[in-house]
Amino acid sequence: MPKLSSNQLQEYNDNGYVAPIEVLTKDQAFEIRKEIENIETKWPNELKGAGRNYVHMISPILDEVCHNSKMLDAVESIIGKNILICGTTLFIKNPHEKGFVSFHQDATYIGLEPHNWVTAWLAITDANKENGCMRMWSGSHKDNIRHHEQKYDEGNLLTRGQTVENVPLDETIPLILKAGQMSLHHPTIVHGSGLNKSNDRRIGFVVQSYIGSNVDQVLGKMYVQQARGDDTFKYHQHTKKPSSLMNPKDIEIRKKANNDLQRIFYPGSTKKGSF
Ligand SMILES: O=C(O)CCC(=O)C(=O)O
Repeated sequence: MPKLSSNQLQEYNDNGYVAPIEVLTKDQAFEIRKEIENIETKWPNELKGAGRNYVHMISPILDEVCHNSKMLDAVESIIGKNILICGTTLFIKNPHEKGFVSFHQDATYIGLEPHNWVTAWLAITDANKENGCMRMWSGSHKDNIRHHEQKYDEGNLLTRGQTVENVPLDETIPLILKAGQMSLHHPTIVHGSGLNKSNDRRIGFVVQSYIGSNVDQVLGKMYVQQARGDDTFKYHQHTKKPSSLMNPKDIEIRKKANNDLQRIFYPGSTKKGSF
């Protein structure tokens, strides 16, 4: 199986990310875009706010992406063969809107311990400097969790606007991806992204994250699917694949999963962000 090469693995270990990894053809990526836009058209509120999470639970097409063998082969090289899908998020930036992502570390506020997990960012459209691709602070994953200011600022696509201050922007590396390519990043790498200044949408479908079955959720409850191997730890609630697009039973489970996710994101918090 075409797992990550030793050079790619070295890149991940040294820098905290690896890219690009070929996953889908441009046409396949476009089919995924059509599925997302079909949901947006037919069910206009479904993907808004917290609805950007767990979309794979209501769309067999998006679910299938999470089980893509090219993605899983690469992920297996990093976290081993017992792989769970513990969540997905759509990061969409529409043109001329204020969407951006402040510099942050994913491991903050997510409750997944130990850090045997990896985030897969799949480009559904091209992602480049003009439309606000992710930027990585290379090597920053080697430090511990840094202080995050909670800013709740307008346009920030993160839950609390959590921000690592004083990141040297000109030292960060843009992750330029073609539609269908993916990047993998480490739980503690500092990363973020700027505005979309292009005339088209920038869409990332993010498996957030693939976790080893030894990873527990210490802040709440998560809903997982087995992607590969076994789950002898049984820390999480396992769910089935969605049976059809927007099937009422799947919608119900997704609602539960999203409510539980809110408890993880905002434990005892008096203030809530849009997601
Ligand atoms: O899509 C973006 O610009 C940022 C996404 C992100 O922070 C993540 O996938 O961890």
